[in-house]
Amino acid sequence: MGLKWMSLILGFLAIQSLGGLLCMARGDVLHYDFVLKETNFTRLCSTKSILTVNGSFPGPTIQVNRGDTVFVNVHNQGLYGVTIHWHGVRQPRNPWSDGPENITQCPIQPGTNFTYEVIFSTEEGTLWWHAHSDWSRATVHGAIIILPTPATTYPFPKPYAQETIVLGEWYKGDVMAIIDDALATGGDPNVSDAFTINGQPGDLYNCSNGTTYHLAVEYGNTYLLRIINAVMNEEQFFGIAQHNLTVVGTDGAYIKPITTNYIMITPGQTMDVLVTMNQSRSLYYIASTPYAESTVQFDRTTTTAILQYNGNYTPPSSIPFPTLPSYNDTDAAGNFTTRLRALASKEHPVNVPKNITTRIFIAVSVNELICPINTSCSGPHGNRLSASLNNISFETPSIAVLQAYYNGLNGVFASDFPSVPPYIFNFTGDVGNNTLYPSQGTKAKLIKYDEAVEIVFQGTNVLAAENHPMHLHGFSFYLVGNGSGNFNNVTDPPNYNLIDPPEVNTIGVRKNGWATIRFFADNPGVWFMHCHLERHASWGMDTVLIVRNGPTNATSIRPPPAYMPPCSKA
Ligand SMILES: *[C@@H]1O[C@H](CO)[C@@H](O)[C@H](O)[C@H]1NC(C)=O
Ligand SMILES: *[C@@H]1O[C@H](CO)[C@@H](O)[C@H](O)[C@H]1NC(C)=O
Ligand SMILES: *[C@@H]1O[C@H](CO)[C@@H](O)[C@H](O)[C@H]1NC(C)=O
Ligand SMILES: *[C@@H]1O[C@H](CO)[C@@H](O)[C@H](O)[C@H]1NC(C)=O
Ligand SMILES: *[C@@H]1O[C@H](CO)[C@@H](O)[C@H](O)[C@H]1NC(C)=O
Ligand SMILES: *[C@@H]1O[C@H](CO)[C@@H](O)[C@H](O)[C@H]1NC(C)=O
Ligand SMILES: *[C@@H]1O[C@H](CO)[C@@H](O)[C@H](O)[C@H]1NC(C)=O
Ligand SMILES: *[C@@H]1O[C@H](CO)[C@@H](O)[C@H](O)[C@H]1NC(C)=O
Ligand SMILES: *[C@@H]1O[C@H](CO)[C@@H](O)[C@H](O)[C@H]1NC(C)=O
Ligand SMILES: *[C@@H]1O[C@H](CO)[C@@H](O)[C@H](O)[C@H]1NC(C)=O
Ligand SMILES: *[C@@H]1O[C@H](CO)[C@@H](O)[C@H](O)[C@H]1NC(C)=O
Ligand SMILES: *[C@@H]1O[C@H](CO)[C@@H](O)[C@H](O)[C@H]1NC(C)=O
Ligand SMILES: [Cu+2]
Repeated sequence: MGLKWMSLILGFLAIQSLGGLLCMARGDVLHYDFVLKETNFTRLCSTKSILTVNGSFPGPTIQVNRGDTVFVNVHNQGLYGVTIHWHGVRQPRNPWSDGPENITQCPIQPGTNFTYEVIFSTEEGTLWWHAHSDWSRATVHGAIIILPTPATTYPFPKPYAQETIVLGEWYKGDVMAIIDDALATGGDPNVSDAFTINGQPGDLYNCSNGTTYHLAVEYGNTYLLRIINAVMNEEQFFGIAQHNLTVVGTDGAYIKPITTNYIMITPGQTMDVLVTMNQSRSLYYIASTPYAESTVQFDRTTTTAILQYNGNYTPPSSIPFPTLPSYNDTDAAGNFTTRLRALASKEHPVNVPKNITTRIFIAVSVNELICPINTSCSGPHGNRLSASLNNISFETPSIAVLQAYYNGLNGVFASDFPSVPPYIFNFTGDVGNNTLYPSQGTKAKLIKYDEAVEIVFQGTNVLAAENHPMHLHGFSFYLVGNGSGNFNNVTDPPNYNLIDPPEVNTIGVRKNGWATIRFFADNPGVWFMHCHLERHASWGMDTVLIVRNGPTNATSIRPPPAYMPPCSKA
């Protein structure tokens, strides 16, 4: 067991006492320093200051082997409080380092630092990290690459090289002001002005063609692209002209290879894709365009990068462009998701619960809240936009739920998040204004340790039906079924895939459709669950699952670290 040291910055690193930890950790221990600071970037013909980690956009990549532990010291030299989340990392028994603001910790205030202990266990493939406070994740995010352990290898031929492709979104305005204004007026937040590939909008935007991201490749080799959707508010279709994509992993777990000419990837998801460079030496467009079958406004632009073969050739007069489904092609989106199957090999087995002991059914809705008297609101019908799970619009507390739960503080959250919606109606039909108005509260669902949990997410047609990428912290889960329309508790369960369901941490619940997930509640802690469309999360499409301690220390939440950022009654 070695000690690897990695310093991404200028900063100075003190060798920390690792005490007994080294004996416990199965892998190596690595250290990173993240400096949060404002940095000027020029995009779309203008310069603005954005919050970055170590001055880069996207931020630095964390690379580990399966089972390693990483200490990341986050130094906040920015203007406001921020937290960081390690998206898809289970963090066994360690919710203290999970990150969502006021769920597991209060913000790291400017001028202070906090060290996250990021514990990798069964994850292998690609995950990512991002800020989890307000809308700061628009610019504060980066890749996490988890290689096989040194003793093992990929379940596919070793690729010639790997490349990270981070899909992002660029706003000309200040993202924090955009969401603050939207929440103040009750209206829709402004949409972005561009999508980006590795921070660059690409050739289809003004003032951008000189900096388009180029991926230089050698003819005849196979590359592993680690694709991350860090976009704030839109699912994406992604493809490369004249090249097949072979998807071999998603969300830090392997799948049976899928050969396709496009992928549909939701915010929060990652996909590991093999691409063989078997076409004539030339230039080819890589493109990503929104999937957003929706009546709400969204960014309809397309971002590009260029796949550039090495060698001597005359560049084509017109670079071939991939054929991608249109923004409203829900079939194309659903068809892709339906093809995902776990690898389910001896080395990468599935462990899907078959005997369910906790069942939860969650109606997922976009709603309205009545505009307060003597106020004018700019949402539909003069109301405020809102969103809910089981008709409860989540309210973020000012003391972290984890702190309140661990220390038995009353009045911060209630434990009565319901296991069924308050009304059963034709969720995906003509809903009229049924459940237009949700109730508001900070409600969590308590689950006993090691329960076999099933959650059915039912998208609804209330106000605005959309695909909802539901994400759960602290777990990956099996997607055992999904479909269009209303979930049918008689005819749908017999069709569940209990053999090789994909193991994921984020699942796009189809527009006016449903998805069923299963997992064992074997990770005690306080775990946020929310839509990964940022505006829906801001409107309250969130809840908290609290998994109680098991019978032993080894099945209980670890004691908190010596220092946690303090909560205040601000
Ligand atoms: C960013 O640019 C603005 C002017 O456009 C300038 O005033 C400011 O000092 C710059 N900030 C940094 C950190 O370079
Ligand atoms: C980080 O925070 C700790 C706890 O507040 C403090 O003792 C330490 O001096 C800080 N270190 C740096 C480099 O700011
Ligand atoms: C970018 O586009 C402009 C205007 O079409 C063109 O003059 C310029 O050559 C392009 N630059 C690159 C690097 O393609
Ligand atoms: C893409 O995959 C299809 C189906 O496997 C195959 O027929 C086709 O030849 C492949 N195309 C390229 C460019 O590799
Ligand atoms: C998608 O939108 C186009 C117009 O932009 C329309 O012609 C087409 O019918 C729509 N397709 C679906 C499936 O709604
Ligand atoms: C989706 O799959 C169905 C059934 O296989 C097929 O009929 C349909 O053409 C596919 N749609 C798209 C857009 O790929
Ligand atoms: C399912 O779980 C329950 C509760 O733990 C148990 O009583 C029952 O025997 C189990 N059934 C099967 C078929 O394993
Ligand atoms: C989190 O709590 C702090 C006080 O501890 C408060 O200032 C902040 O506004 C809260 N964040 C959110 C998103 O409510
Ligand atoms: C629900 O609404 C849809 C769309 O209007 C309709 O096709 C379906 O028959 C309705 N289902 C029930 C059970 O009423
Ligand atoms: C809800 O629907 C009922 C009956 O259609 C109507 O009377 C009422 O005004 C509606 N409320 C709102 C807020 O649209
Ligand atoms: C199945 O669904 C029907 C109709 O929504 C409902 O009445 C019934 O209670 C459900 N049964 C179970 C076991 O959930
Ligand atoms: C369990 O943890 C507590 C607090 O961390 C410690 O005091 C106790 O000795 C531990 N018990 C065992 C059996 O390890
Ligand atoms: Cu959503």
